[in-house]
Amino acid sequence: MPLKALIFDVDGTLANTERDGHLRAFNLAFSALKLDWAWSNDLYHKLLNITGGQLRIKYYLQEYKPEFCHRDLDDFIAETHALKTKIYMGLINQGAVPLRSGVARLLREAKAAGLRLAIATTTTSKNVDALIINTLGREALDWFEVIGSGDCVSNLKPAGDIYHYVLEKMNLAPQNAIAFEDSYNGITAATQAHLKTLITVNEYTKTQAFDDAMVVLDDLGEMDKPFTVLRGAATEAKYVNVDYLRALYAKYC
Ligand code: XBP
Ligand code: MG
Repeated sequence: MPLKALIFDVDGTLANTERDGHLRAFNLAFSALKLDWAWSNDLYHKLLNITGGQLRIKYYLQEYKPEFCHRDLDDFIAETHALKTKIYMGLINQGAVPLRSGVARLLREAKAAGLRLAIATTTTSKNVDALIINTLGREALDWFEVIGSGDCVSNLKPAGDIYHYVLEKMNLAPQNAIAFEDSYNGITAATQAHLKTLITVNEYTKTQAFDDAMVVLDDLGEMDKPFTVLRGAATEAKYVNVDYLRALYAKYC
């Protein structure tokens, strides 16, 4: 079975959006709504175990603000999250979050090599569009055959639904693709959909378990800034390119 497609997670994988994007946006939204909820980075590290911004707010209230009540809590959370998303998009449009090392290079190389590209994320499609447009230009939206986002499925990661959705839309067998993820929730979702996964960790996920990963790297690397293999086969390669992916695929898929 040949390698035909690369499927990318967004938050923490394409870009480190959590600290300088989502966390800032959550806190700016809470402050705009005169709520005394201020999430520290340490607290957010814990809250990131809950995927999906609305579910994350709901979990926070249950665990840390049980006294908070509202006549229509779900509605209130949805409105708060909509404001957070608006603020997040503003931050992204101001260039608050660049792509991670090697991402733009690999996307362009993969596209030029005829590999099909897709996205499978928990965040909203509006957030994905803002990031791609701001970092790669509007035309880059067309590089991705499918943008599977939190809006597309009811069960978010670690459920495999978003990866099943993307594979189905692409009419693709999981054996023909590699998933790129950053977190335990993410690799669990990809593995549920029978995909092999390459992990690039970040500050929030570097201590998580990635037993099912083909390889765990600190990032995708660049010629002048090689990656570090944190777990998996040692390699002469210094950065993830199509040749490296084909070799990895041949070994594991
Ligand atoms: C990470 C998530 C998202 C973001 C916040 O998504 O769990 O919920 O933290 O975005 P990914 P929203 O699958 O890309 O790693 O507030 O839009 O949910
Ligand atoms: Mg992620």
